[in-house]
Amino acid sequence: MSRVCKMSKNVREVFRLDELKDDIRRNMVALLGNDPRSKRKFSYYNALAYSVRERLVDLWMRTQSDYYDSMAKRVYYLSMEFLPGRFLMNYLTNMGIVDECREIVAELGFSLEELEEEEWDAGLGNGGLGRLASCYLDSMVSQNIPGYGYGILYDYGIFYQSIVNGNQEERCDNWRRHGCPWEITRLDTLYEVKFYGRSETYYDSDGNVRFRWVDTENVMAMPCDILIPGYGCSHVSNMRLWTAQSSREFNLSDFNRGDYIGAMHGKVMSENITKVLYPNDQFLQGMELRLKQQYFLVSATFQDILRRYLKQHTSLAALPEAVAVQLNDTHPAIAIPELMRLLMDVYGMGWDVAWDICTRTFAYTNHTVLPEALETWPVDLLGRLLPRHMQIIYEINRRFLEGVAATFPGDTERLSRMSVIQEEGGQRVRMANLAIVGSHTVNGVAALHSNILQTGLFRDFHEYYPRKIRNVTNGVTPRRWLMQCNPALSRLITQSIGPEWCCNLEKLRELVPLAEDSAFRDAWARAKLENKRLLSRYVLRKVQMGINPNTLFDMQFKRMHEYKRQLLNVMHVISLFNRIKDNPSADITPRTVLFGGKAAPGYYQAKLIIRLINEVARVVNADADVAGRLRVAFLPNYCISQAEKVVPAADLSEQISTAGMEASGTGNMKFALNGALTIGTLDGANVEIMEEVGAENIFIFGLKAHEVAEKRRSGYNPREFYENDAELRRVMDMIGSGFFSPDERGLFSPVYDSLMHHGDYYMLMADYRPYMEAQAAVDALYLDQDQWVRKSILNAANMGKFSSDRSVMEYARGIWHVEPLGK
Ligand code: CBF
Repeated sequence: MSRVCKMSKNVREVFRLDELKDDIRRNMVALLGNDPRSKRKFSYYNALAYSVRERLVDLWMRTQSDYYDSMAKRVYYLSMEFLPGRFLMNYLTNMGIVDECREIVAELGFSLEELEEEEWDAGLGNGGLGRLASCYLDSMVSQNIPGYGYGILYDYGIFYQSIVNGNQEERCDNWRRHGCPWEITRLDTLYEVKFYGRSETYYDSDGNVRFRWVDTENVMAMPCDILIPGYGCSHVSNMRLWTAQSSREFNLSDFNRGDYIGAMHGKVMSENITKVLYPNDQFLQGMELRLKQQYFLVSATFQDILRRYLKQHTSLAALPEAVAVQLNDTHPAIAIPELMRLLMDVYGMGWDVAWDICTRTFAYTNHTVLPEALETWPVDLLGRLLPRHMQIIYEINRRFLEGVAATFPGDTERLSRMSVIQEEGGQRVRMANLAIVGSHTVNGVAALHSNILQTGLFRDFHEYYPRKIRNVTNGVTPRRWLMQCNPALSRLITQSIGPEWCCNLEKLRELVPLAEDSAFRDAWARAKLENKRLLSRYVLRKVQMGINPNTLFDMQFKRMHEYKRQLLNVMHVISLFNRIKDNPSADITPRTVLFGGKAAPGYYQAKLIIRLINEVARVVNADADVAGRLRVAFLPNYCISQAEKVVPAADLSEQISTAGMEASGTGNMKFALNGALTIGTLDGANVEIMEEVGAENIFIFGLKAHEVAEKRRSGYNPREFYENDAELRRVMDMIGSGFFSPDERGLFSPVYDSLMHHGDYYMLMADYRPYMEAQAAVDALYLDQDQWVRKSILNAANMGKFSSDRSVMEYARGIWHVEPLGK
């Protein structure tokens, strides 16, 4: 599948490893102004980072020349979020110099791991969507697909989560406070981004009516590049992140009037655009600043795309042959009217030609079916901020609806459902409808999810454009999510089947026969235990709690959301607690249940569930009867670098969302790839994971998506389960009565009420008993370690499909129509 795996000798020569130590010392002095004799880890981390980065710049320039020389079609991945985490180990891994670097750093008196810990995560995203974007950049460049990520360089990334008295508290993530050695700021490049003003008509020299956008307030966009080395470094690309700078003209008039403070206020306000990432995962807050951020990204990016394109082309007519733009969800969908505006108002094209170019350039990925996540913007707001775009959107809609009306004459309800403008409850622009109409391809991110798009959420569109909506199942990069995060297992795999797996994950299938080999199983189990020991030390440092690596590590790490059902997991923990209390000598499989995840700051119920987890943990961990058999912890501030420690150590991966609600999931892939067994519902990519690993190697339970839908239609009564299941009743009563919050008895009433009195929208009550049964099967299997390890191997061995290399190739061939550049 993949074309790049072995590090070429030429590339290694560029790295000049024999000079690396001197370069680190040189950078300590020249760039950081530090004395190399000082043993400050942070300085050494920075000096190392600069020394590593400078080795890639030449390769990056060569890659850019390759792109130009071959006139290759380029992919632009537009995303409001990227979640790269830390860069150092990723660079070293993809450069293939981890071991050499470890030795060099040791000669300087450090371990590589301790320097790695000095790096602050780049948390420029909320969760799955942003991390997927980062995995895709890795896979694009590792497979020589010419492309770039375009996003925003937020000063404050996803908030830092602390747990204080069991509650989530948010602190700002000032991740660039000490500088970021990976950023290459392009001080000499500035693009003007316009806002507000009005759209004016005029006649051009041929007497045609034209539009121009005037009286605008302008902000400048400055790019900052972060290099993205492909595995083996045959190509090095970059993501280009924009920062807002005040416009010089904007300030001048105020300065000239002597209004210094007014001018500075304008400067500060305009620079605010890129200050902070919105911390909501799948919930539209509808703030003007967010729409500004979206347009800021889009406007700056398109100026850059067209600048690059026009270096080699004289006419924009061939844009779709040279440029593919992927919209990562609807967040950058304002790009569609923006390109129309540029083509018509700036480059003088007529509507039809411009529209044809536009719809052949864009593709849109949908990542959610949750109604609260589907973006709509009030027409008033959009029209005020981007008046010309609003006009264009109206015109797109008018023409589109004309077509729909011709195909479905008299079907006015369909017209109102499909309209880009929602009329009820005040006019709003439906960004998903705009993105579908303006793109040549729309994709969901797992087979089930895409099917739900075709038959549910976007059914009208699927009937109108039967070939537009398709599936590309997500994937994760095996470089970061196995090779880098799990050296113990990677080593074993490479010793057993050779190194090609990291560029061709299907190769892992060669592990299948080894699952029957007891020596291999022992080695596999040792690698897992080593990872569990490392994690135990981390947990001790992080939450001052000892956990036993010989217990079953049961993990649920993901954003906190009611549909992801961390609460169901807690209900299982409480049930286990009760069973042990009822029968302290019962033969119970010892478990350590670990949770992690951030809740959106305004998401009350999710934050209350965090509190509940912590209170249940307090009770369980303090109970002498339970000691040694059940332990619970919530690890604060889940982020990429924490995931890299958690994922390799998991025995059991909890993927228990209400069926039909998780678009895909990618955590499910990372855990299984690292040999965890999944307990999960038939939701998102779990369905395909089951198909790959085999139903006998995964614990599937609960309602299926169509059953959830059917129950919602026909009426669902959660109390029925409460009344018929004594164990469930006891759990619910404990939560509701304040057993876990003796000082504040009513604390968890909202949790109780959501299930008992407010309809249990996420159907936890219905899935409780099947979940308990699946967990019992987990317990039984874990006691048979030989069988457990066998299944663990078979899980990893069958995860080849879930490499982001495969996903990206599907996009490249089926959507972007680009081929990898030959080397
Ligand atoms: O497709 C990537 C991921 O995106 C989400 O995180 C999202 O933000 N919409 C979904 O919730 C995940 O299911 C999905 O894997």
